[in-house]
Amino acid sequence: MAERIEGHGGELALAALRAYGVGEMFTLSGGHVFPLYDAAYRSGFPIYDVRHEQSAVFAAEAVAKLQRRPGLAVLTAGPGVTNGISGLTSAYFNASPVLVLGGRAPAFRWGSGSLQEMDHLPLVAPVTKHAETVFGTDDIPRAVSAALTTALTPHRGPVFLDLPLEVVFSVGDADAPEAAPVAPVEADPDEVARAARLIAGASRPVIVAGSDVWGGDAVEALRAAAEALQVPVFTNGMGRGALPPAHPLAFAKARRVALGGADVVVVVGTPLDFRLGFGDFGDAQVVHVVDAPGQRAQHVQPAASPAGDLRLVLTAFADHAGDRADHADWIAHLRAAEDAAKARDAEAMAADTDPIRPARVYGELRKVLAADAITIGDGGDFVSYAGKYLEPAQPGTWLDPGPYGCLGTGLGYAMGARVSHPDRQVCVLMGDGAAGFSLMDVESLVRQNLPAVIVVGNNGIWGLEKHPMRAMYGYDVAADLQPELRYDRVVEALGGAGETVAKAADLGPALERAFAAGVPYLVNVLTDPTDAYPRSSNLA
Ligand SMILES: Cc1ncc(C[n+]2csc(CCOP(=O)(O)OP(=O)(O)O)c2C)c(N)n1
Ligand SMILES: [Mg+2]
Repeated sequence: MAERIEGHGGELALAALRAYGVGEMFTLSGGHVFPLYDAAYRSGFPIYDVRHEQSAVFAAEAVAKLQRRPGLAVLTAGPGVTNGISGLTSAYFNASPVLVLGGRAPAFRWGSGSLQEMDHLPLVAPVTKHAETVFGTDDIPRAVSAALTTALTPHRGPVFLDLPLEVVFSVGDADAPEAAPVAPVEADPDEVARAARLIAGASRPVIVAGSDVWGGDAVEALRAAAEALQVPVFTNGMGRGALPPAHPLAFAKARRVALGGADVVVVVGTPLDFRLGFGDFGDAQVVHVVDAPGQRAQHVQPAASPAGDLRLVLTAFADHAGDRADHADWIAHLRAAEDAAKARDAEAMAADTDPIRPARVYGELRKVLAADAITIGDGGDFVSYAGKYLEPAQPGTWLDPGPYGCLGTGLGYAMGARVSHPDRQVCVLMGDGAAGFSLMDVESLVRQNLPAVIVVGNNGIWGLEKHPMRAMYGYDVAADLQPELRYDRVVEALGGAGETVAKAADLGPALERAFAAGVPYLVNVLTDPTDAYPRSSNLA
């Protein structure tokens, strides 16, 4: 017979959370969720608190992305939950297994006008895989376990539960929760074989691997498939670094040449969205490998689209026994384009201009970042440059906001990253505009002894909006910020440290100081406001 547990709603929830390997909660205080704090406090379960609920959800998402296990945010009823909705939506777009546990006004007097009384479910349902109100204390472990299993089942994503006041404060009992294993879904073997034949028989194949390759623990299988079939690999999102940058099949810069010249484009574990030209690769045939049938593109008709466990599909590709075309000339062609682009990048990253251009910031940063550093991008053009110039050496180290493109992830992601990896470098690359969304959470980092380095590309504008608006209308509005603002002093006032850098020669030493500081440290780099990231359109 299963072991029984007894306790208040917070204790019953925590028992299920622990069973699933959840190791901490991120929260902002609210009376509706006190029993969850009580359970955590009395059993030594870490609580990290923030200054805006969106940071709590972003921190939980960073944990989910980096550790590939559920991240937890506990938000109070009403405004606590609504402040977390951009975070939930980002997690939904990123397939991040996040659980938000919300407080909820008492059920027994629902409709009488309790404080913060609000039905959250219609708001969160469209951006979660599952949203439910738990009406019985005894039912909490079942509901938490089921929600976490749903979050972890491909295609992964966030889930939401709220607990009415009297439900979470009451005492109940239940069977001791155990984590239900997620069984891998096998893709249709015929579809897999067809895809493998297409790739092996192609003259100029290319693989683009995205976040689900990391999330589905399929990095080794990707490498095996690429090596066995000799296919060049590009990556995006959490897939970046899946092949080490020095690997002969790892490419980053020759993307346009590759996607323009390919006859078969294999997209694995990422949607055929705006980042990939909506899946339109000219005459090339498309193979779209997804981790669940619901992820198949509706707007394109791929030549093959195996849906199932990515590790199994990629391993089957690696084991393909049929004929294989020789891709050596194609690979050499791309390598030449890659090397030429790298030489151009190296020049830009060394440029000694006044004012500093963003490329130089990344040139200096590359010299001080360790191979396992966690880099976080939160901003517009400054972060586009980070994507261009930083080459993650390992998978699972690069955190961008993903296709939802929400500004404000910076400090929340930094908190989740520091908690996940206490001994690594954590570096946030932030636009000065983006800084406004979360910089107050430096206070949370300082107070809870969670150091991080924040490099602000301070161009005094919402660059990614100002430049396109000028191009479109000949003028711009609502796109200026105060020039040369001292964001480093904001961090100092909050208990951290920092400095402003205006000359390229001062960047290196400032970054050295930042990583040695052991407290949240902001390097405020005054960058050239006339520098615009070259893009065809930001409305694509
Ligand atoms: C929450 C949110 N609000 C607005 C936007 C639209 N937006 C995208 S990039 C950008 C400009 C960012 O400016 P900054 O962080 O200073 O970076 P820069 O482009 O100047 O390098 C804006 C406003 C968004 N993506 N997310
Ligand atoms: Mg800016």
